[in-house]
Order: sequence, then structure tokens, then C-alpha cells
Amino acid sequence: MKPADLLERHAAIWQAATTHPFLDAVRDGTLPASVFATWLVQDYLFVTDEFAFQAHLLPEAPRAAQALLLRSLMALEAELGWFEKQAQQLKLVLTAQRLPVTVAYATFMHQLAASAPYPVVVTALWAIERAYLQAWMNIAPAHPTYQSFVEHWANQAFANFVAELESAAADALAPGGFDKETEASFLEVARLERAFWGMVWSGGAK
Ligand code: MP5
Repeated sequence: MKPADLLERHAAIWQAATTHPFLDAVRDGTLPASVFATWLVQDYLFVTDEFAFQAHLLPEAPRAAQALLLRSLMALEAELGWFEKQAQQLKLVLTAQRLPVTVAYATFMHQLAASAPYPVVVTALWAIERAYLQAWMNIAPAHPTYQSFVEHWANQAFANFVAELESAAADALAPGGFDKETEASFLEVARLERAFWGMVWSGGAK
């Protein structure tokens, strides 16, 4: 079984992870600025946690995957700068507290990096990126208010990068394919993605 088979096997769960009223409102330009601000700040904090996660993964990775993972780490650092620029333009402070799902996602990534075997971790990383690719592709092109954010993930270069991660995960999982632990981490990514949209949509109230 390949990484992509997880998407088919859990199609309904994956659909729930990558579609949400938050995203529909971004597409339509009806999302209140305050809700968008909550997402932007929490996603910035998520990316700082993802940066630590990926940095831990690098020395564990097989030689053939190191160049890709290093590029990914560099892209994450650039992305932090991109978030900082957006926040400055919108006059948002990025030093907010992490809301509960952001904390849960950080804990999950930390535990994976600390104790899961490399094939499980690289498959989870692919799932994290694949989720955002799909979520934002689904709503492109969006209302001009938010289109520049949508394009940040809904673009061909990002799709190519996610495809490279998928190959790296497939190489790592071969020849046995994914096991229960890989599948459980994939499902946890899907659950956290869904919960993350719910958290920002409700403004952190739940
Ligand atoms: C990503 C993200 C994608 N930014 N936020 C969440 C909650 N899930 C996935 O990661 P990246 O590094 O921004 O492509």
C-alpha cells in the first residue's frame, strides 16, 4: 500500500479535513477579518512548531531524502518570513498564545519526531502538506480579499513539492507498505486538520 492509498481508504475523513465553512468563507470573501486574523496567527505558530519537527527529522532521514527535507526546511523558514510580512501589513501581533488545537498539533509532531520510525514521520509530514494543498486548491480562485493567501498553497510549485514528499514517503514505506502506526498517524493528521479549522472558525471559543 502506498501513501496515496490512505487518501482513498479514508476518503470521507480526508474530505472532512480539507473542506470547511472557514474555507468556503475565504473563497467567497465573506470571512470576518477577526476570524482570518485568528487563523493567521495560529497558523504562524503552527509553522514554528512544524519547523522544529522537520529539523528533528533531518538527521534521521536516509541520505537520498536529505536534499528534499533540507529544501523543505528552508521553505519553512521563508514561510515564517512571509507570515511576518502579512502580519505586519494587517497590524497583527504574532506573539499570541497557542490555542488548544495548535498545542495538540505541536505535541503530536513533537512525539512523532521523538519516537516514531522515519517512515511513519515522513508519511505524516506528507499528509500535513497534502492537507493544505488540497484545502486551498479546493477554493481557488478565491475572492480578491484573500486570493494572495489561497495562492500561497494553491500553486503548481507547491503541488510538485508535495508530490516529491509523497515519493519520499513511498520509498520509505516500501516494500511492506504502510502499517498500523503509519495509518494511525495519518488519521491523527486528518483529525487535527479538521479540528484546526474548527478552532479558528469558532474564534478559539471551543
Ligand atoms: C499546513 C499549515 C501546511 N500551514 N497549517 C496547518 C494547520 N496544516 C498544514 O504546512 P506549510 O508548511 O505551511 O506548507
